Amino acid sequence: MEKGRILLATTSFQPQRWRELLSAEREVVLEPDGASDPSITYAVVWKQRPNLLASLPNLRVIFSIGAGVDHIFADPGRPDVPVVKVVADNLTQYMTEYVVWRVLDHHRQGVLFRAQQQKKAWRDPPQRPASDISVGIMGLGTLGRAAAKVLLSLGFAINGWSRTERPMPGVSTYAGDAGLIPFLNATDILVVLLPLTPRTQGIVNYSLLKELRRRNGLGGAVLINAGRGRLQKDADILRALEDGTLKEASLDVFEVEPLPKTSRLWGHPKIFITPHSAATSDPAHLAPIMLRQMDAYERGEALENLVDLKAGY
Ligand code: NDP
Ligand code: OXD
Repeated sequence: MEKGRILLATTSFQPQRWRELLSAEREVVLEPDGASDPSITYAVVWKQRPNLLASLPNLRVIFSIGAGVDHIFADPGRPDVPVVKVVADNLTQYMTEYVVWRVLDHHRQGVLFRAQQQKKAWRDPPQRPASDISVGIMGLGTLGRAAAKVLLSLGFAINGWSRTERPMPGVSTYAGDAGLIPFLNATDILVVLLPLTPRTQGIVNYSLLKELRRRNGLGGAVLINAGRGRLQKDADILRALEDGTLKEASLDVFEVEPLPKTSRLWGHPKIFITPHSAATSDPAHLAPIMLRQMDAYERGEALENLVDLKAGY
């Protein structure tokens, strides 16, 4: 098979670095130049313009620039070709760092200490062991399992929830609709690492948060969302923080991104905000992986990290 050309398409960041790295081995066309070019075999995309991919008559494979592929499924003209997502050690490591950082900050009362420091207050609150706290990870996939492993080594009790049964040593696992409420009822700190699909959209809402456990030394339930913003209802999180359903939250993702300056989430003393930066795709690490995959595909080998087109992730 001939060495296929690449269309690089993104609406949300400057693609120059990606272009530089990918064009070391293949011809790369930047959209809009490549639109409807019959010589394009691969599309490397992040939030591409809707219907752009439908115009490529010989497209064989779509590569997502991130682990999430909801941006591809949101395209009404998505062609029926394989989609490859990012699975990479450094992305997984970044996400593990983010999750462990946020869990430890809530566990070690970062909100309280930052408020005390503002007031120059010298007060030593009681401490409790990590083993008293259970962290529930919604989405026990590549990222969820890696974070679970490190949290387990720190002594936290870990629950995991997935669509299908996903046993993991040391983790209490739950699956599907039937497993959701028991999972939440056993969880103090909820970490959301789900993909955004029609089944998960809006799942992190007030009634779900109500089901979390609150009988721990933390003094309340905590939400950490680094999956996708449209998994959650921003207004429900505010309501839950205001009536004590939630004690605190760390949010990396939001229903609308960038988070509008008018959002009440920005100024909330119990919310820790990062701008969708829990685990950033590094072109220097990921472009060679994509190029390797293209070479393998052209040798007739199977593609790795394929998205299940039916499940949408
Ligand atoms: P995976 O596909 O490896 O794992 C997804 C997990 O979610 C699986 O355990 C899957 O279940 C579970 N899941 C999917 N749908 C459902 C459902 N309806 N009910 C219950 N469980 C469900 O994905 P990754 O771990 O690689 O990534 C997860 C998400 O993290 C990405 O989709 C992306 O949105 C987000 N992300 C965010 C980043 C950031 O910077 N904020 C960076 C990178 C990723 P099963 O195991 O049964 O298939
Ligand atoms: C991803 C992301 O999906 O950065 O990789 O959000």
